Amino acid sequence: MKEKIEKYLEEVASFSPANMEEIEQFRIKFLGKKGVINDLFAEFKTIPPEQKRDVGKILNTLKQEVQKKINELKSAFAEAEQKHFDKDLFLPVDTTLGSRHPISLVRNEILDIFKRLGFNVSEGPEVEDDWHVFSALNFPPEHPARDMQDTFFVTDDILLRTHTSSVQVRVMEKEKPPIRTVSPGRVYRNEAISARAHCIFHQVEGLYIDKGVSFADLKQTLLYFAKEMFGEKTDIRLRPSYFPFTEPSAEMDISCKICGGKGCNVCKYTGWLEILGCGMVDPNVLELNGIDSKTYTGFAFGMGVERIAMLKYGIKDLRLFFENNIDFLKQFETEL
Ligand code: 2U9
Repeated sequence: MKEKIEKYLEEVASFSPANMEEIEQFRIKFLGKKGVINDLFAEFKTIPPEQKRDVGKILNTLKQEVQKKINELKSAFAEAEQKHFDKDLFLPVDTTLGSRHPISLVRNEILDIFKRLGFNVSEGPEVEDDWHVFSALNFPPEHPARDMQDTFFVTDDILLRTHTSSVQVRVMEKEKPPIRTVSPGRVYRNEAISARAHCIFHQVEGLYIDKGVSFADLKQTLLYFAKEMFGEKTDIRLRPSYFPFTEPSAEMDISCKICGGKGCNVCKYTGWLEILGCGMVDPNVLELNGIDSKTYTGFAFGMGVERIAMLKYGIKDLRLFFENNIDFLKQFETEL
């Protein structure tokens, strides 16, 4: 019996479990009701009295060694598990921080410039009705923008806004002049997607209505904007244009940033880059929106954020703004 117990002692000493489950099986094998230790104690009762002293001693040693081994293994496993837990929770995670999208960066920069001039920021719904997008802005009933080919319609009266001027119609419903507001947001046009056009893009439109607002105010405001946005040396020029909601209307160019106005392939050798449309708010628009056009005048402007971002960062394909290509977006990581 002594040899049998010595073999068990060796087994206990070399036991090396892979997990808690194996420790539990080991415990049951040795200390369970029908386990090795109980069997040995039963057998112990049957051995001759002269062997009892020696065998009893070694049997007690085995029982103690088994218990000691189980205790040691259990605390070693518990400690390892705790370490693993600590590691998961507290080690720095290998994740790269995100960055602002270039469209957000440019939109924020545009808004900040107008905020410094006393404009507030107004936002409104992307799904709009005919009144806020077309009728209140003096679009004639047969205007091509009202056509299915140019605008996404939900019903005859409900559509995806084609410009954020609709937000400013909502501002005029709620507020009396003076009104000084810029409206950023996503707009939708039924266009084929290419490097230069997309069916979704972003605009910032501006509106200033008060007594005595003149074309000179418009020009000075936009000159300030151009210099803040593109640098102190930037010049502007205004070319006559037509929009249903402004009269007179103009398109504004800035002197080409690339060639300094000398002419290059970016400005198509004109020295100028078109960046926005503008004009004096048509008196019909003021009247349609409950503002007395004999007392008040106003100017308005609108620009595409993608176009400004393309000029600012030298981006040649508009689709890059919508593709979530990490390598493209990473380039703006250092900007705030
Ligand atoms: C009200 C009255 C008039 C906003 C204006 C433009 C001229 C314009 C385009 C530039 C490029 C849109 O993104 S784009 O396609 N915008 O040319 N927008 S004046 O005029 C308004 C706005 C609100 C009540």
